[in-house]
Amino acid sequence: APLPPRVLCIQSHVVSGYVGNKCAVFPLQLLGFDVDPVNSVQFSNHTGYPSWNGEIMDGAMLWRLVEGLEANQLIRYTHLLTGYIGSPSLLRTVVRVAEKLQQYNPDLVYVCDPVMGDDGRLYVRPEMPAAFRDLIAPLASIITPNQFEAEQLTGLAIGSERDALEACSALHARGPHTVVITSSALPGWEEHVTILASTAQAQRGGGARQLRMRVPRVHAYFTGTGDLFTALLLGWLHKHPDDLKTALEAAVAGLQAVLRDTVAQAGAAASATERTAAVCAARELRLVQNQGAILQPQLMFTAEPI
Ligand code: ATP
Ligand code: PLP
Ligand code: PXL
Repeated sequence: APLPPRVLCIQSHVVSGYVGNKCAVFPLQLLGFDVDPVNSVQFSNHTGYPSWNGEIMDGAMLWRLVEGLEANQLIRYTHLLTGYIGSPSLLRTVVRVAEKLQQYNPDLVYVCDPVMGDDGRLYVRPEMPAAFRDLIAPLASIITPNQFEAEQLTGLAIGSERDALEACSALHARGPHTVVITSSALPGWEEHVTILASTAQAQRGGGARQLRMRVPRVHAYFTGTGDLFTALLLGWLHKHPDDLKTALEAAVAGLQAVLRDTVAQAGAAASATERTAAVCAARELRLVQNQGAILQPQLMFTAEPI
């Protein structure tokens, strides 16, 4: 019998609000996963607020938790999910964790969101892109960079859909069988968010292995949407392992339902340019309130074959 889905989820924790594990644990539980969260940071709130307090986990602290799990034979996972990794030391330990989980389960699915930056700006140390490329990508099954992160990982400039697909090929060559560029702004489509997906695996019914999805761009800045995207994609791909189109459509529909409700409830704060604490708080993703849409998404957008 297939193993029941159990995911080790190494991401940020915030006491208040929704990023990192706060965006991944609940949706994956809703989708039927046992979720074991490791909090790679514990902050009061996300770092887009005017201030935050809290502590950062280092590689040694992560390894101690993994040794504790192993000592009690609690280390049989079907999935590993990682998001923001702040330091080269934590990244090197994540590599050891992924290798260990693979020893216990050769079929481990490692879903990596290589959070490094956005809109041309890197918010991790400059050595991190090469570390993700050389140490993490070879272990990952599914990788979900945004446009900027895909450029950082491959060294390719992405100015067109063709460039994006080339970057996907370059990433496949490093390991991941499935690559999703989770958000990009392509010429002529600036008013949309373009999502491009590529898989090296045969698709159900001979379906296309390269897909494009477009959603209207909301003119507001939200935090945690990338984390929620990757968690939902992991969840839906587990249910539809040979049907990237169906998984992607379900993940995006759930995410867009959360986003639209969040925008509606935020009122004027949704499009405010000044990021006060009140504005940030008003834009926190309404995950709990939209659990029905996460679990039973009404498909709003289709993924087209390329
Ligand atoms: P990461 O850095 O975690 O790899 P990312 O930068 O791609 O992720 P986002 O830019 O938040 O993360 O995008 C993830 C998804 O969230 C998009 O595919 C889209 O569905 C949705 N999304 C995010 N921002 C917007 C927006 N302004 N308008 C519409 N959809 C959005
Ligand atoms: N710091 C941490 C710990 C993060 O996880 C992120 C985003 O993922 C950032 C900073 C980037 O924050 P911002 O989106 O406000 O630039
Ligand atoms: O991926 C978003 C994110 C994750 N973790 C922490 C953050 C943010 C965004 O600001 O502050 C701690």
